[in-house]
Amino acid sequence: MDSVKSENINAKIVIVGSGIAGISAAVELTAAGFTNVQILEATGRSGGRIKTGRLGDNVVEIGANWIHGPSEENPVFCLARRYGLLDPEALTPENQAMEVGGHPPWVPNFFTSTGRKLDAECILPLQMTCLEILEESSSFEGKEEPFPSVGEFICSKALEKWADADKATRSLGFSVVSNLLKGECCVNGTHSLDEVGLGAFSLYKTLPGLDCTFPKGYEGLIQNLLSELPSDTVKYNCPVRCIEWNNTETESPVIVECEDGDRMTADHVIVTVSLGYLKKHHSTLFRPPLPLHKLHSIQRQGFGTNNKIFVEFDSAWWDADCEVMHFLWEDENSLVDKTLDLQSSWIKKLFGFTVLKPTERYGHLLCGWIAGHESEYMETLSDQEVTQAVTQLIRRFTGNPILTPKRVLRSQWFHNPWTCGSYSFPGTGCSSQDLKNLAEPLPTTGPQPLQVLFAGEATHPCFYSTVHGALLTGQREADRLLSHYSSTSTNHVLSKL
Ligand code: 6YU
Repeated sequence: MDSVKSENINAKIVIVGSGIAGISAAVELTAAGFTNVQILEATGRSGGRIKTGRLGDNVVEIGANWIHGPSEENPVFCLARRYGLLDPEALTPENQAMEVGGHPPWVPNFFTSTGRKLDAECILPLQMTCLEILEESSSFEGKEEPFPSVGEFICSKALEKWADADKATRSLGFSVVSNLLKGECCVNGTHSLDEVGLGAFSLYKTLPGLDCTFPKGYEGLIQNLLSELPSDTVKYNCPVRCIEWNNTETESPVIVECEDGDRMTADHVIVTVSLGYLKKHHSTLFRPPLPLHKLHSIQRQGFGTNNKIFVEFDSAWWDADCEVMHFLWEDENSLVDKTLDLQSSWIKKLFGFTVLKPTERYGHLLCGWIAGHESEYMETLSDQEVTQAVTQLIRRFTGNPILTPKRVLRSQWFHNPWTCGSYSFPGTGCSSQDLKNLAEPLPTTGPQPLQVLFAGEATHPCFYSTVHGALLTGQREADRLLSHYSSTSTNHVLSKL
């Protein structure tokens, strides 16, 4: 590992946010020799959108769930392996070599709104058709786009596909597409795929490896990384109110002002707040304001909500091998019905449940997934109202009027004031240039360059919306400062741990 020149080790670097991006930047900078690195975190904890909770005796993930693509190229996988945080199966070469393209081959159960459990064999061909259309949606980068959004493309293809089918087949086909759209809203963290740009959809890249989880919780990764830092690196309960850059009156060009009125000077500030937070607070967070091209990219890039509802039962009412259950609304044609009354229909947006495995570890625990405005509305309801709605839904779809959950727990990412939603997606009209603009430091040239740098999941060109993407952006900005201060190139310390 090359280190920073001794005359520069005192450069004052402030990092805003103690999520994985902020922490990975601090680890790199500290290991390279910088002695004046401070993370300012608004809340009382590190991890941000990596947040592990408990439901009864179970460890549950309120935020990030999986390592997407756990294989050698994935720095989160390599660190988790190094720290001994994974189950043995996740470490096998077979697991790492699996190419699933972001869609793990889960064993499904299908339930309908009239209380029927459908034969999976009948639905799988319809589902395959939907997945083929979805795959086709990822082929328009740099090409002429027949529609502005992924949603419009999928709906037009589905209508074309089942145009000549009999009424029953078409109706079932549309129910399956509608369910796929809801599931993809969760995957992409968007209200509707009509908000996801068709051309930019293929910017997201997957890595090989069958997605795996942290048996004792994702936060183990955060705790291990924090142990690489001096103990006073993170200052908690310290929300940053304003970053004044281009200062000529102080020796250091940046002043960071906190909510409590505290003001500190810095040579460089790495901003890792979520895109949702930036969209909402950019006008007060930066003085002078952000350049227009950066602001427009922040506006074009999408940021939405995906929430989980954990539901625990005393015993399983699903097949023993079931890994995901889809709830199909038979009467629904969301290819046409776009606006729902939130109060009465929010629960219809829940696409279904994943089953937490292995059963010996989790018992009979399901995780429901719901995205978009319905998910944001769900956050405003009481625990009791959410439990009641989920119980009614499950009773209706199983046809079992007495099924009662033991415990229910949901996430509330939209109303978290420091996150303002779940993760980013490429909005309509968005291009790779917008992602470059998001990552561009301020200023890039001049006598005092690199005063404000930008990291965080939304600034990664192809791994946005993921933990590994966020981690890599923290390293990227640390490297930017290292190359600014050193004459030689750098190697990542995290890859050597
Ligand atoms: C992944 C997964 N996963 C589920 C859910 C969520 C997310 N992700 P942070 O926000 O963490 O840190 C910023 C800090 O800044 C924070 O601590 C704030 O408190 C602080 N802050 C804010 N304002 C401040 C201020 N003013 N002053 C001081 N401090 C301030 N990723 O790899 N696997 O399974 C999931 C999932 C419900 C909410 C996820 C997942 C996303 C990650 O959690 C997220 O990217 C990183 O943790 C962000 O870290 P960070 O450091 O950037 O910000 C085709 C195609 C499809 C495209 N998408 C497919 C990918 C699917 C993504 N899947 C996600 C799925 C789940 C379930």
